[in-house]
This record gives sequence, structure tokens and C-alpha cells, in this order.
Amino acid sequence: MDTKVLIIGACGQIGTELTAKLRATYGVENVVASDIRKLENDVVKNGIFEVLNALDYNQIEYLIEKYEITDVYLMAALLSATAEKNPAFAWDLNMNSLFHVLNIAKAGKIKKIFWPSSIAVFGPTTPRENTPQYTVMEPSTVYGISKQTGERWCEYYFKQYGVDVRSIRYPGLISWSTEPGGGTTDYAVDIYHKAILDGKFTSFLSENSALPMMYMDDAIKATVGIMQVPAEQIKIRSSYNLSAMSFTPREIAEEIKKHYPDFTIGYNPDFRQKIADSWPASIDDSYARADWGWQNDFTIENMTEDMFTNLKTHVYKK
Ligand code: AKB
Repeated sequence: MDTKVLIIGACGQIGTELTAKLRATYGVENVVASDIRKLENDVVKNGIFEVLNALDYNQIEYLIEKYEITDVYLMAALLSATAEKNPAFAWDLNMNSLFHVLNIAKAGKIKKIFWPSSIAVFGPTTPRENTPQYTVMEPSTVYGISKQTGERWCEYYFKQYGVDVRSIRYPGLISWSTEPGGGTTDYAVDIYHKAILDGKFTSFLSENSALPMMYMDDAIKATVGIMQVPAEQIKIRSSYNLSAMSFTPREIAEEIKKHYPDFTIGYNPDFRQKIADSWPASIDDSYARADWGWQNDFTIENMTEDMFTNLKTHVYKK
């Protein structure tokens, strides 16, 4: 059977770029983008789009049957900072949307699921440097607890019911074309915009807060990549550590100064500092590299060049 894709949460930070990539890969007619919001953007304009609430089991099932969907990418979620402000809803959305899709797969109605986890599954008792795949995990945020629980359920559904669910633990994601929404790593996107617009930036994390990060192109490559390899290669059914680079606000500011020598940065840490302090500084992703051939293309240097080129060409037209 040919691949027919449903993306849930297609208008979000990852969903927007993932939709474009999946349309290019599988054909516009084989990709159904969905989101609770119908925005005026390429996701809605450039292919099949349906309004879908990720908490509505019947509506998800209906679309899967209507379009004969084989693969679901479940991207709808509340991220770390927003989830802290609304824990009950974050738990509801992050967990129940996953259960809906897992149960639809268990009933044999789809073949494969992609579900994103996060570095937020780790906590203050986790080794911070080069955090291993298997280690102490005591997440202290609502978002992290939901992702850690989700990982356990993914593995359970694979082992008990043979559900082909695949997952990666995204680090902070940086993209020139889509705004992030409510994460602790969002400063690393905003800083590029402010460098162009104002020449200065105030970081909500302190200068030496190191966090794992990744350019969106690499994240999309990993997402499509893990879904395309034969099932036998996916040896971890909770979620894979994934890494590309790690940096602090001071280090990214230094990189930006290579392009904008007068750029300045200040620091005004807020509630997100505590979240960042509970997360790894760097990640060991050797299992992803060995099992399904993960390789990153972007480092802080070529990512920064690409960000400025694209922001100046497509967004600010300077
Ligand atoms: C967040 O900051 O909440 C996300 C994440 C690391 O999952 N970017």
C-alpha cells in the first residue's frame, strides 16, 4: 500500500516545515495536513487541509478512514513553558492525543506513528553532560512528565500490540521560517530576529545555560528518516536521543557577532531558567546514529549563516 500521511498539528513550529517536506516526498495528494487552527499559510493553501482537534478521537478516526491514511505524525502538543502555565490542559492534550492515535493503530487502522518526545524527559538528577540514552530520568516539568509517560506508553503499545510507533527526543529547534511556540529554548530563534531588527537582545536564560539545539532542517531530516527505515532497524520504541549541537546564550551571541559585530546581549532570567537548569547540556545520540543512520548536517556556524541568509532574503528583505 502507498504511503498516505496525516499530520496532526500541522500549523505548529515543526508541523509547518514537516508538511512541506512530506508533500515533496510523498506527493501533495498523499498528505493531509490538519490543525485546530486554520491559518492563512502554506500548510493550508498548498495542499489538503482539515480542521482537526487532536483530542477528538472520532474526528481523527474519520479522517484516517476518509483518506485511507497509513502514517500519522502527531505533532500537536503544549511545550514546556506554556505547559507550566496550564498543567491540566497540557496533560490532557499531550497524553490523550497520543492515546487516540495509539489506539487507532492498535485497531489496525494505520500502519505507522511518529510521535515526538523531547530532552524534557530528563530532569535535575540526570547526568547533564553527554546524557546517555539510558539513564536516570526524573523530569520536573509537566511537559517532561507527559513526554516521559508517553514514551513508556509507546514502548508498551509496541511490545503488547505490535504498534509501529517511532520517536525522537527533540532538542531545542531553530528555524528561520516558523516561530516557536511556548518553549524554553525559544530564545535561540528570537535572538536572530532581534540581531537583524534591533542589534541587541535580552535573553530569558542566563549567559552560561548550555542546552542541546538543532537546526530545523536536521530535525525534519531525522523525522522523515526514522519513519522511512525498515521496522527492524528501530530497536528503541520509547524514543531516541538526538543531537546536533549545544550552546549557551553567550556562545550563540558570539557567533552572531561574526555577522553583526555591534550586536549586544543582556540577561534577564525568568521562570524558564529553572526549566533549563533541569535539562541536559549535551546529549549522547550514538544509538540513533548506529540503529538508523542519523547524521546532522548543521553546526552552530553553518546554521547561523543559513539563518541570516534566509531571514534577510525571505523575511526582512534587507
Ligand atoms: C521546549 O523548549 O519546550 C521544546 C523542547 C526542548 O522540547 N523546544
